[in-house]
Amino acid sequence: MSKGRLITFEGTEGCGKSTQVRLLTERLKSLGHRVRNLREPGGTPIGEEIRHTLKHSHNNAAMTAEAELLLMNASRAQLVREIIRPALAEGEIIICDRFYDSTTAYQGFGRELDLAHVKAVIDFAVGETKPDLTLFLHVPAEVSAERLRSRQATMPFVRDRIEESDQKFFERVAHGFGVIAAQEPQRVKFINGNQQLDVVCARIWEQVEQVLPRVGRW
Ligand code: T5A
Repeated sequence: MSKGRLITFEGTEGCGKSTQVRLLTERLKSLGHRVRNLREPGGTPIGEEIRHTLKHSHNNAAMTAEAELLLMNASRAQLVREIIRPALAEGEIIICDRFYDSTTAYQGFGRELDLAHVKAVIDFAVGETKPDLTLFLHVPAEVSAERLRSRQATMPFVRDRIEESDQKFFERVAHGFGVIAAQEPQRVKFINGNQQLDVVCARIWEQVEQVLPRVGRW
């Protein structure tokens, strides 16, 4: 039995990850692959409670950057052991909406925590479990902000602590993703997310095809 694949999507807010995760999942399933979608923070019952604490809880206003780093990775440590490793061992393709590059970009570059500490925490959370492919969807800051505004207009009562951060924070996050993509070009593929949906989808597929296991050889 061959190993599955872990494919992660990364990028700034509203870059189109969730949309592309859905489209890629449908395509892979139609080809006969066993596919599982996950998101971070979250993806397990424990992780979803942590997600609520991080994003929506009324009690999270005073959260420190250090606590944020550890909670993101508590959720991740659970997800890796409860779901990702067993599913990979069964040969599934896992598509994860954000993974540890988000921690480097948001808590490392965005919150300006020491990058060596951030890396040490990530390494403890994931161990040997690393993505086979990471798709970094890039959109300009104004596109990201506009997509967020439109979404928030449809959900005016849902508070999101991270989205309340200032513009400088998001500029540092975007810079962080650029640095990560430049450091690991073999794993992290840059995709221009500011194009028609079907064009973005096609660019993603060109990358995904290269890491897929053959159907029927599980
Ligand atoms: N976080 C996460 C950390 O700080 N550290 C970590 O370690 C981790 C794992 C997660 C938050 O947690 C932070 C980052 C985040 O702040 P979330 O709710 O999961 O929060 O939010 P995001 O991951 O940012 O996802 P979003 O829902 O905000 O954006 P997506 O998924 O990138 O975008 P999507 O697909 O929902 O699209 C947004 C809008 O754009 C449209 C869509 O229809 C939608 O309306 N759209 C397009 N429009 C035009 N052209 C295209 N090509 C389009 N693609 C999508």
